[in-house]
Amino acid sequence: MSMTIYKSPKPDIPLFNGSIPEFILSSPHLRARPNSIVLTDAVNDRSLTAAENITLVRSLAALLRSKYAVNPGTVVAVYSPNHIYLIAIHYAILWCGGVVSPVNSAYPARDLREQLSTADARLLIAFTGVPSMGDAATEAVSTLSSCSLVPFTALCDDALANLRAGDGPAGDPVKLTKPAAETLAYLCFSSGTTGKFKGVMTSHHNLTSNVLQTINFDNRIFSPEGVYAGFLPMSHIYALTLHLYAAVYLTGRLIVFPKFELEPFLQCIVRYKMSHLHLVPPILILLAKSPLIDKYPQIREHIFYLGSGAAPLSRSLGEAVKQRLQPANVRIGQGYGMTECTPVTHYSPLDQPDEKLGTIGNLVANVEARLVDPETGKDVPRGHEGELVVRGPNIMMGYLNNEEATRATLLDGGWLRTGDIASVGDDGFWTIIDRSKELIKYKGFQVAPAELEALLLTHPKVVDAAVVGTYSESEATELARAYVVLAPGVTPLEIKQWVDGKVAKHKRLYGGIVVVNEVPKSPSGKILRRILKERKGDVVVG
Ligand code: 4UU
Repeated sequence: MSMTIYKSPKPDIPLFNGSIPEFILSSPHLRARPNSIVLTDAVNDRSLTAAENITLVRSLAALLRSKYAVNPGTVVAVYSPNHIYLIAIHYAILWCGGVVSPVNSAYPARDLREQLSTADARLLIAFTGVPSMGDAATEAVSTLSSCSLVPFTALCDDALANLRAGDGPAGDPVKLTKPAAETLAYLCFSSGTTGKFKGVMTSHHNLTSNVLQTINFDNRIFSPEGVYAGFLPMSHIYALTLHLYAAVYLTGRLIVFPKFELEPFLQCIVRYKMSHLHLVPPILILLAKSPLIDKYPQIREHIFYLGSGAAPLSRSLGEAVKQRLQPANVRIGQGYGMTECTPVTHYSPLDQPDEKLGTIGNLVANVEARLVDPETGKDVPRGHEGELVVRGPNIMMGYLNNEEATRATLLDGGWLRTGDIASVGDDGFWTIIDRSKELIKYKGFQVAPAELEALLLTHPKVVDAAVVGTYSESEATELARAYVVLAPGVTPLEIKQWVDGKVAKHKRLYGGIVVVNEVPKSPSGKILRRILKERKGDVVVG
C-alpha cells in the first residue's frame, strides 16, 4: 500500500525513558529553581513552591502505600474539582506505581460508577467537601465491593500532619519493571471515533513524551517564566498534560481555579499577571464580546499568549479577540489533540500571520501524519482532504479491555485514526475541516451520541432516537440535539427534561429535541447522522 507520510518541520527530539515521577524529579528547572511558586489557589491565594509540592508528593505516596495499599498496577480514581493538592495526588499515585483514572467532577453517580467499574478502580479519592460530589461518591462506591472511598481533604490533612510531625519516610518512586512505553500510567475516558466511553491506556512514556514534544515546540509558548491560567478541568487530557505536567515541570506558575467565571478570572489576570492562557473557543467568544473586558483594560499588559484547543476555532473569532485586546500584541494559536494522543499532535507557531488563525499549525516533533479516505483507509493524493491518521511516541497503548475498539482505531504500524477530516498545505499548516466520527464537543467536553441514544431508548415512550451536534455561533460550541420517534402520550419537552435530569451538565440536550417519524438509517442499521445534520426547518423544542 502506498503511503504519503507528512513529517513535522521540527527535528526529532530525544525523549525520556523512565517513569513519570522520575521524569518530574529530573526536571532541570526543578533543580535550578526549587523555591519558585508553581501552584497558587486563585480563591484563597494559598501557594506551593516546586520543592513543597514534591515534599507533599512524598508524604502522600508514603500514606497511599502504607494505609491504602496502592501498589504497582493499583488503579486509583480521582474525582475532584481543580485544586492545588490534586497535582501532588496524581504524582503520588504514580510514585507508588499505581494508575490514575481522573473522573470529570461534573459526573453524577451513574457515570462515576461506570468509570470506576470499567477501570476496575480499587480506591476512589473524592472531593467530598462539595456535597453533591460526596453523595455521588458514596452512592457509586456503595454498589462496588472492590472499591473504597477516601475523602480528598482527609488524605491531604493526614499527609500534611505527618510532614509536620517529621514523619513520612520519603522513599523513592517505584522502579518500573517493564519499559515505560508498556507501563500503564493513566486511564482517561474517551468515546474515540464511535460508541460509548472507553478507558484510554496512556503509558508513562506517552505522557513524558508529549510533555517534551509540547514544551520543545516553542519555549515562549511554554516558558518557565509563564503564569498559566489553570481553570480547564484537570480530569481532561488538555489540562492534564499542559498544566499538571508541562507547567509544573517547567516550574512555571499555575493559578488554579475550581471553576470558571469571567469577572474573577479577569481580576486574576491582573492580580497574578497571568501571561499564558489555555482556553477553549467559548471563552474566546467572551473575550471578544463581553463588556466586562472594558472594565479591566489592564489585562492587556499581562497576556502574552492565548491558546485555543479541544474544539474548532475560526479565523474570524481569533481575529476578533486580537482586535479586542489591541493595542497589545497578543499572540493567539491553536493546539490540536485528542485523549488517545496524550493529547497534542499539532501546535500553532507563535508568530504566525493572522491568516493562519483558523489552522491548527504544524505537527509537533516526533509525530508523523497521513490523510486517508475514511471509507477505504487508503491514502488520498497530496492536496486532498482526508481523515487524519497519526503516529508517534504519544499514541496510546489501546483501549482497556476492548480489543474491538482498539483494532478499529490503532492500525498496523502504530497509526491512530483520529476521526477528524483534515487537510495540509505545502507550507505544513494543517486545517481541521470536519469530523467523521460520532463525537459531539460541548465547550471542549466530549459528549458521546451513543450514550445519549442508549439512555433515550430506555424511556418506555421513546421508540427510536438519534443524537447529533448542531453548532451555535453565539456560544462558539456544538450542542447535542436529539431526534426522537415517540409513542403517544408523551411530549418532547418531557423527554428532554427527563434526559437533562439524568446526565452530567455538559451532556444535556442544549440543542433541543425534534420529533421525527423515523430515524434515517443505512441498510446495515447505522444512523445516517449527516441527513439529520442537514435537515432544515425543524420544530426544535427546548
Ligand atoms: C478542532 O480535546 C481534546 C484535547 C485537546 C487539546 C487541544 C489543544 C489538548 C491540548 C492542546 O494544546 O481531547 P478529546 O479527546 O476530548 O477530544 C478530541 C477531539 C479531536 O478529535 C477533535 O475532534 O477534539 C477535537 N479537537 C479539535 N477540533 C481538539 N482540538 C481541536 C482543534 N480544532 N484545535
